[in-house]
Amino acid sequence: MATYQNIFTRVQVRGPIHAVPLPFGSSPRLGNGSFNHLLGRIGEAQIGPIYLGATGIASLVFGFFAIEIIGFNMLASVNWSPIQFVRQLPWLALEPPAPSYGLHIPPLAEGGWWIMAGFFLTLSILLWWARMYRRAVALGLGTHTPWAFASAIWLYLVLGFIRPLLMGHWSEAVPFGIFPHLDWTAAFSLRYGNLFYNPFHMLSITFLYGSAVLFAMHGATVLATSRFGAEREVEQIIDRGTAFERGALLWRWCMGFNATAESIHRWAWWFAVLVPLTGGIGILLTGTVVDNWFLWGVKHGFAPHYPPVNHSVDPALTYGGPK
Ligand code: 07D
Ligand code: 07D
Repeated sequence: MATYQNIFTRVQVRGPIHAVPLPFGSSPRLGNGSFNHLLGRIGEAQIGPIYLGATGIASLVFGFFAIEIIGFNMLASVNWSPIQFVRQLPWLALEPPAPSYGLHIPPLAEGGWWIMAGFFLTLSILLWWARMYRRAVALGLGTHTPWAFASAIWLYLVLGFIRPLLMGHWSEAVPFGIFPHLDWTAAFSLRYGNLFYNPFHMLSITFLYGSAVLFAMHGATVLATSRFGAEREVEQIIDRGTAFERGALLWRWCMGFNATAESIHRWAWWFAVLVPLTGGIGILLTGTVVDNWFLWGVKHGFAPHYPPVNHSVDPALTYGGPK
């Protein structure tokens, strides 16, 4: 009998609905659980019961406030036309206050709504973090998952809160909107002299690409050895001649070195966590410590210094240009 399901197996295993008891003091779970065939094709067929609890409900409520504020501001920006709202949605924005407001609270229509939406979104994300932490502890787990999430939250807070505070302007923060936040990202790079020359952007990219490579290597190794039962990790680790040992040998033969069943997950955790961790440091330094990453690169000898051509002057080097 097949005892497992994954994205490419054709069988779905359905035992009785599985609902483990919760520790004392927990809230009740929602629903009794059911089975869903389509979900069973990509993972576990059982859906629910879900644990919401106080932090979960509060997070959803504040998240809903944030989405409503963003959505209604976008709807107002197209004269309350639902059709234009749908057509133009990817281009619509709720922008932060203008630079002239500094860190003051502007009227609602001039950035006040942005501050309010940001406040509720941040509250919602932090409460979701607390929910994750509490669920991990309730299950007797390590807290690796919430700490990994905290790393993403760090970058989010740097982008929208900590760096704008240090710069003294809410206007430095990211707008809400699908393409507008991409425009902001491109403009940020240009304004601060090409983010490619920011070593922490380099590190962040390295860990991002590294995460993809590690994910591919690990996923491929486990799938390639699953015909020998690789997903039964416990016996695999202690027994000789198992799928796990073959997987390890594949890498030792191919590159002379192999991770262990545990260490590969530590590699994956660190690579993923270091993407936003190093990225957040890079953003925090931008405009606060370094104004122009290209010129910084020239100064430190790894970006080219172009000689003046036809007496033209690099505007970045002129009076008032970012140094
Ligand atoms: C696959 C897990 C599921 C999550 C999804 C995202 C929302 C936003 C809100 C309309 C991998 C759900 C989306 C809740 C809807 C409104 C107001 C995670 C997976 C499916 N970005 N970014 C996207 C966010 C920043 C950048 C997509 C959020 C920085 C670039 C999506 C944040 C910078 C590109 C999105 C954030 C930046 C994107 C797909 C917060 C530098 C793309 C995301 C809270 C880091 C890509 C049109 C995805 C795209 C994209 C969401 C921050 C750059 C809309 C929530 C300011 C260059 N970003 N982003 O799959 O297609 O993530 O954009 O900080 O090319 Mg972004
Ligand atoms: C956004 C963390 C916050 C997200 C949270 C989740 C919800 C709900 C809903 C599930 C992503 C919130 C969740 C609200 C979800 C549902 C339903 C993580 C986020 C808390 N760059 N760049 C990076 C590359 C250029 C720029 C990082 C590559 C140009 C800026 C990454 C290239 C310019 C910033 C990266 C490239 C530029 C970055 C992001 C190539 C534009 C950042 C890592 C090949 C012209 C950010 C230090 C990440 C950063 C960042 C990659 C090019 C600008 C490694 C590959 C030169 C302004 N860039 N970039 O994890 O940290 O994001 O920089 O050209 O701020 Mg870049």
